[in-house]
Amino acid sequence: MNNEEIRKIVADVLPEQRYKHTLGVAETAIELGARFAPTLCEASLERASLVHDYKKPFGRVELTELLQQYEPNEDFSSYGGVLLHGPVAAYLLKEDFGIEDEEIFHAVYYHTTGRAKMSLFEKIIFLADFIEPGRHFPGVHEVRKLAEKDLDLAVLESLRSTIHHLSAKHVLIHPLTLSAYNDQVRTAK
Ligand code: DGI
Ligand code: FE
Ligand code: FE
Ligand code: FE
Repeated sequence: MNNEEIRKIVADVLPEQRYKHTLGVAETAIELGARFAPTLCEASLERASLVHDYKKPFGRVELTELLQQYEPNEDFSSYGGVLLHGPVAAYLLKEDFGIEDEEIFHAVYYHTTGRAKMSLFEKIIFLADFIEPGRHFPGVHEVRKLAEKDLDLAVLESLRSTIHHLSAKHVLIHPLTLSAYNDQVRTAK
C-alpha cells in the first residue's frame, strides 16, 4: 500500500481529532527528519506517523487479547491500558497495510514508552508525537523549543515531563519509559 492508501484507511478508522493529530505527527516528523536526519526516508517517516495511533480507538479488552496472541507473557496491560495501542498496531502493520519495515515496526511499537537505544527514526516519531502542533499539554512549549536545536535534549525533556506528570498522579511507569529516560540522560549533552 502507498501512503495515500494508508492515509485513507486511517482517516476512516480514527475520530476526527485523532486523525488531525496523526497528520500533525506526519508533518512534524518530516520537519524533524529534515533538521536532524536528512538521510532518513521522508516517506517512511510519514508512513510510521500515519499508522502510529490507528489502534488507539480500540478498547482495552480487545487490545489485550490481540497483544497476547503475539506476546503471551506481555506485561504492558498491567501498567495501564494506554500502553497497548502501540505494540498492537506494530504487530498488525503487515496484515493491515502490508508494512514489513522493521524501522517502522519499532517506531510504532515504542512510540508511547520509548526505550533505551532508540534509533534516530524512533526518536523522531516519539518526539513528533509529543510536539505536533495540535498538542497543548503542560511542558510541550519547552520541548518544542529544544526540538529546534537538539533532538536528544528534546526527547529527554519529553520523557522527564511525562514521568513527572505520571508520578504526580501515582500512576505506574513502565520500565521501558524509565530506561528510555536513563538512556537519554546518559546520551543527551
Ligand atoms: O496516543 P497519543 O495520545 O498520541 O500519545 P502516546 O501514545 O504517547 O500516549 C500518551 C499517554 O501515555 C500519556 O497519557 C502518558 C502515557 N504514558 C506514557 N508512558 C507511560 C504512560 N502511562 C503509563 N501508565 N506508564 C508509562 O510508562
Ligand atoms: Fe499513541
Ligand atoms: Fe508519545
Ligand atoms: Fe499519537
